[in-house]
Amino acid sequence: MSCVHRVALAVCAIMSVAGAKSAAAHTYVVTIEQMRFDPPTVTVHSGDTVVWVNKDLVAHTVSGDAKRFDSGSIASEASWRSVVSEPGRYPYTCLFHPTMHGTLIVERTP
Ligand SMILES: [Cu+2]
Repeated sequence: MSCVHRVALAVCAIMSVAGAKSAAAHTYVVTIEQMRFDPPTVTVHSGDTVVWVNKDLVAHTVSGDAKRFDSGSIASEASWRSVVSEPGRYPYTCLFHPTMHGTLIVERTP
């Protein structure tokens, strides 16, 4: 009986390690290609990092509506990264190409 109990404890320990891993900060990549943000909507958690990588031949920006954040000009083959904090829904656009739209959704860390 005590042996079975010990096995259960070991499984429990492994599960708690996996749980800790899923709560750790992640890095998400949004590719800017063919005048689009891909994926157009990205959902992350507070503390995560989002990297926008410009694969186009022209420069773009990642500019939050109401000027909540702004990457400035991101040159071709360059990238811009941001660590998100405040939960919320952040629509953004490219200042050079107003038809380009994306949305960053920041959820509270579980
Ligand atoms: Cu652009």
